[in-house]
Amino acid sequence: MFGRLRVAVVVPAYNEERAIASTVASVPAFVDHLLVVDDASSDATVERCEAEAARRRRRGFELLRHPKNRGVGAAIDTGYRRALALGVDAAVVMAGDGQMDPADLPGLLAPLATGRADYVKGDRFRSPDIWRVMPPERLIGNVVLSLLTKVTSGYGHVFDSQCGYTAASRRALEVIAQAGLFPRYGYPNELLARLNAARLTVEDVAVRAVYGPNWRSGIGLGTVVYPMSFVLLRSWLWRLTAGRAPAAAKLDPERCEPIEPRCASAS
Ligand SMILES: Nc1nc2c(ncn2[C@@H]2O[C@H](COP(=O)(O)OP(=O)(O)O)[C@@H](O)[C@H]2O)c(=O)[nH]1
Ligand SMILES: [Mg+2]
Repeated sequence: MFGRLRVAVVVPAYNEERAIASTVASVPAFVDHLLVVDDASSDATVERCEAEAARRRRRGFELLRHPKNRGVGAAIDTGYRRALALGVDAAVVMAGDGQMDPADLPGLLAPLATGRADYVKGDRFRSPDIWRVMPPERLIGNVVLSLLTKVTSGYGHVFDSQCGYTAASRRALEVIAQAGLFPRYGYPNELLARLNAARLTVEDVAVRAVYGPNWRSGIGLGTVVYPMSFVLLRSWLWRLTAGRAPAAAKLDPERCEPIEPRCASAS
């Protein structure tokens, strides 16, 4: 529990055998549910994850598995649906590659705990050493995508759109569960546009950028040109044409079936 919030941490993981055990180990004890979503990894991600959770007797641990690779957005979606089914008040996303500092978790949850925000995301650009820590090509890409996402999402005060370190309230989770978001890179950009249409409050908080020596990413110029540009355009047009919903949508139970651990094949 974080104050009065029952918290889940969702960990999307695809071929993260090098970092998944340390990621699992780093999740603070106050987290009630640790939901690792394996996105059909072909390496030892699953075995290492299970071994570490068993070794630590990690409370609330569940491993959800996609039989086929579906993308980081779909993996987060699977975790969110399970979190909703478990009745949590908040769900945090922490990537399985160790790029998120657990020390930042309380800062992400605090605006949810006070009811000040419905969705909180990390902003690595608030840290003064970002220009030294983040590789230059990532810096340029993140700045460009963040500026574009200000326009497409309508949240002018939000930056660092590609930062995956986020905390969603139950209200936000209910909106996201019904949105049918793009399943791969581009997911967080589309998500912001949908939250805005549902009139939810989004807040940025400072988080540390972590780029270890073995850092790598599935994002490259190819993914930015397509599908990112397509998703940005789609989410922008959607927001403009769908208009602003009167209030946050109610949860449609049909679309939020509980997912059984180890056989998650949410379609
Ligand atoms: N590359 C990639 N990552 C995935 C996929 N599914 C889940 N993930 C996880 O999503 C997280 C973020 O991916 P990453 O490529 O590091 O993105 P970046 O940190 O934004 O550059 C990692 O923990 C991955 O293991 C997938 O299909 N492809
Ligand atoms: Mg990463």
